[in-house]
Amino acid sequence: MKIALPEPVRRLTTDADRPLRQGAYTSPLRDERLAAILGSSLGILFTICFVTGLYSHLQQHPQAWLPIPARPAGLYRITQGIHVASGIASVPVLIAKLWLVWPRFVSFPPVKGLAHLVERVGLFPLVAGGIYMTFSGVANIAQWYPWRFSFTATHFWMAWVTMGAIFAHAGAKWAITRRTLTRPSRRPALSEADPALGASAETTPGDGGPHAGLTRRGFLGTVATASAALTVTTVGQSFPPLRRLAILAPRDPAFGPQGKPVNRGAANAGVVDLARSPDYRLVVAGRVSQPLSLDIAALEALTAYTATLPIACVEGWSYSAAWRGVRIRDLLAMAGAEPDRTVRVESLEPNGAYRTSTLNPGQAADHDTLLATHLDGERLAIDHGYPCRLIAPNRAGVLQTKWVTRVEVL
Ligand SMILES: Nc1nc2c(c(=O)[nH]1)N[C@H]1C(S)=C(S)[C@@H](COP(=O)(O)O)O[C@H]1N2
Ligand SMILES: [Mo]
Repeated sequence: MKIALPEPVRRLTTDADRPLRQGAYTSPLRDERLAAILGSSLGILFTICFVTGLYSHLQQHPQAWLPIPARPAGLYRITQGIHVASGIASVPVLIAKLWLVWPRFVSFPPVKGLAHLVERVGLFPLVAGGIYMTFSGVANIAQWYPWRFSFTATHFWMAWVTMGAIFAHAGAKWAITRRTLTRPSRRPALSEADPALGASAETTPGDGGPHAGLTRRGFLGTVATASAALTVTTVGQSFPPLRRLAILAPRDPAFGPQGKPVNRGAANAGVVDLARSPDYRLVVAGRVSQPLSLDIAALEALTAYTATLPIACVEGWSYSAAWRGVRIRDLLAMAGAEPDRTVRVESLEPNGAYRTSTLNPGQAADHDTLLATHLDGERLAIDHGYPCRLIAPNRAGVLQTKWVTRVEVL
C-alpha cells in the first residue's frame, strides 16, 4: 500500500535541509546509536523495576504455592529500595528517548503502509505505558493521588501491558540495536569539532554532521547525569549513608516520633481512644485450644525478645530499629495452636486498607516475628502502634500491622 502525496506536501516532508522535520533524521549512525543506547538503558531499568515490583505484589497478594520466606530479613527493604530507585532513574532516560523520537510520531503521512501501521499502533502501549508507569509511581511515592482508581491494581496491570510492549519492541529492534552497539562509534577528532555544537546538547537531534559523535556524548552525558543526580538525591530515604543528600526524597528516614517516620498516624486511623483505653485487650483466638485475652500489664509480663528489623514502606523509604516484644510463636504455643498455621493479625483500626495482615506458617514460626511493645528501648509511640504492633522479617511495610488487638489462628 503506497499513498501518493500531493507535490507540495511531499517536498515539505522530505526536504532534508529543514531542521526538526523528518529530514533532520537523516544521519542513521547518530539516530540509531542514541536510540539504541537510550532504549536498552530503559529496557534494563524497566525490567529491574518490573521484577522487583512483581515481588512487592506477591508480598501483598500472597500465593499459597509461592510462600514469601522470612529470610533474608532485609530482602524486601533492598528490593523495594531498588524498585523505587530504578523507577526514578528511568524518568530522565524516558524523557530523552521520547524527545529523540518525537518527530517520528508527528511525521507525515501518518501511515505509510500496513507494516508501518502495525508498528505505530504498537507504539501506543509502549509510550503510554512508559509514561503512565513512571508518572503514577512518582506520584505515589509523593503521596499524590490525582486519580480515583486503585493505584496498586492499575500500576500492576499496566506493568504487564508496558513490559509486553517493551518485549515486542526489543524483539523488533534487536538486530539493529546489536549491530549499532557493537560497531565502533564514529567520533570526530577534537580539532575537527565545532565548539559551538560541542557545548550544546540541545543541538544534537537536528545535527547530522561530522560532530555527531561528540554531541551525542554530551547528550548522553546530560541524561546520565540527570539520572544519577535524581538517584543520589532520593536513595538516602532507604540507604542511610546517603541520608544527608536525600534532598528530593519524599521522606527523611530519621524524622518523626522516636526519630522514625510514620505512615498513617493514630489520629488519622481513628484509634487514639481505643489504644489508650483501659479496656484494651490482646486476644489470641481462632483454631486454638485455649483462647487468650491479655491486658497491657499481662502482655508486657510475657518473656520479651529484641530483634533488629526494618520497616520498609512500598513507597521506597525504610528504617531499621531494635524492636522488643513477645514472639508470635510463643503466643500461639500458649494458646495451644497447632504448628504450621496461617495467622491473621487485626488492628484496632475500625477501617482502612491495612487494618489486617496475614503471616504464613514460616513467618509465624520465625523467632524474630514479634508483637512489639518497645522501639529502640522506649515504649512504642502511639503513632508507631502502641500498645503493640506486628514486626516481622522480610515484610512490606503495609503488612507490619499497628495497634494490634487480635491474633486469629486460621
Ligand atoms: N493498622 C495499620 N497498620 C499499619 C498501617 C496502617 O495504615 N494501619 N500502615 C502501614 C504502612 S504503609 C507502613 S509503611 C508502616 C509504617 O510504620 P510506622 O508508621 O511505624 O513507621 O505501618 C504499617 N502498618
Ligand atoms: Mo507503607
